[in-house]
Amino acid sequence: MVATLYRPTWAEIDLAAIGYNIKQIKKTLSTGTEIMAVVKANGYGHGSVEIARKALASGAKALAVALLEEALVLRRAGITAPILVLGWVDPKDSPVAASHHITLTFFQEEWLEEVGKISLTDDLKVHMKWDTGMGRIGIRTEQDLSHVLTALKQIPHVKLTGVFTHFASADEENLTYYHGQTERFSRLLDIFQKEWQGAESIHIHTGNSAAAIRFPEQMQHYIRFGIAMYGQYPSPWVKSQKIISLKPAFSLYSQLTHVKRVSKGAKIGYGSTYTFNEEGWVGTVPIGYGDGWSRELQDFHVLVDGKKCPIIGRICMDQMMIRLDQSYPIGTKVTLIGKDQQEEIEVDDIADYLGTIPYEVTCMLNERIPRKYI
Ligand code: PMH
Repeated sequence: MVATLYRPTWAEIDLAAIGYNIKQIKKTLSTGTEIMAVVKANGYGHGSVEIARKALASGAKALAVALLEEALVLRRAGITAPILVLGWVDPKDSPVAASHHITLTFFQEEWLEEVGKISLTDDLKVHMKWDTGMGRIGIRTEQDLSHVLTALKQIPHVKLTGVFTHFASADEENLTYYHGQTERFSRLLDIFQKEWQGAESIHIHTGNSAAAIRFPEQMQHYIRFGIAMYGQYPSPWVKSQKIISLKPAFSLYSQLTHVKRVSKGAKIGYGSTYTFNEEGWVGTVPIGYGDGWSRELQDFHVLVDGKKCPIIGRICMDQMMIRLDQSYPIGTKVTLIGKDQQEEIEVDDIADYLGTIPYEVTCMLNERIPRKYI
């Protein structure tokens, strides 16, 4: 993260909102269901260390990331809570995970065999992933599960502490596929409970934000709480159901660095794609596609003085131009995500405009934009 702030463009991360969103879900969960805060991809762009600390202080009991690198960032920051790496990690790197008490995900017999050949000074904790319909990673059949369990019994320094699956469409109105996945999970769980001694002490987790919001009573030992912790809804459908109230944690601001009056016929930006039909005011804002502020946001808008101002011309690498209704002083605040007086631009508005999901919006705004924590 950028420590010193010279540029007048920054994201503001509201840590109180993270705490609020955790409390909102926590009160719907059964006792015995804990929260694993998903802080992969630098905490969905919010900053993994700061979010992890706040989540743990707000009652989360564990953390999940996608990569071993991401887990090590948390350990180096002094975070001692359990961390699960959700993605595939090369077996040769298992000693790094074991020595840092980082739990790995596994789902392949050959992976176990490779780890079995390595002498580890510390036991390696693992969670077993079952693919019940996501089609990404995981054990798919009862037969494969039995084989893997047999292999696992041969490797004493690999300690199974959890089993989990991931839903592909828990955020959709139609839940047929979701129910199919929960049924497949139950079938695999039956086999597991028959074949694995000590199955009752293994942590089971299935739900992401959408499943946890909609079926809190079905969640087992953990939920893997991602997007809703950041105050975004998993889908427009889940949002429309008003099951839970969430506070967005991410805002994005900049300042006008140049303001000018232009005459009728003036052209703006690369390719001169925008022409003034009458006299008007142009503001320059120091953010561009080099920051992850996509060129596709041309013709979208930002807020200045509580008013919507269209983005005009092509977005450059580090700057863009907006149309102003009047002159404003250099340094006037520009709101790209967040509230300004009566107006608001939500992460969802940008996601809709770009034809994507809120997850991608906060992830795409890169480390060139400093994060300020409030
Ligand atoms: N568990 C796993 C395995 C995940 O991949 C994710 C999100 C979560 C939990 C959290 O989901 P939520 O943010 O909906 O609560 N993973 C991704 C992904 O790979 N692409 O988009 C979201």
